[in-house]
Amino acid sequence: MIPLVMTGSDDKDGNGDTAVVTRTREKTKRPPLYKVLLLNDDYTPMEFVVYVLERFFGISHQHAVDVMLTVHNKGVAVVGVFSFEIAETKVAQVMELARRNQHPLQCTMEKE
Ligand code: TYC
Repeated sequence: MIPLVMTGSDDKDGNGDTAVVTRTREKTKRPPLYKVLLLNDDYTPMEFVVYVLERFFGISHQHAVDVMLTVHNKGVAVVGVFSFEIAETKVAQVMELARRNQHPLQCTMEKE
């Protein structure tokens, strides 16, 4: 709200002052984004990781192979950037499928 004007009995500090506060631009903060990270392990089959990337992240087969190999070689990779709710859903979907298939695959998210 601009400007904010406080007068008389609205003046909660009780000293009878009038305060005027202005802001040049209204704040239009973009919602924060979250990186979804896939972590390497020694046991999850490579084909399973490729399948997960294709299914939940809409990544083409060749790109999925590349991303999987990046995780395999470097330990971790960002597989997408999303709003909080979408990122949370992706992590939950990956973790649930891995759990159901008894793979130790780990997927996490962090604020960008
Ligand atoms: N390192 C696994 C293997 O050699 C493959 C793998 C890749 C596992 C990526 C997890 O996020 C991962 N079978």
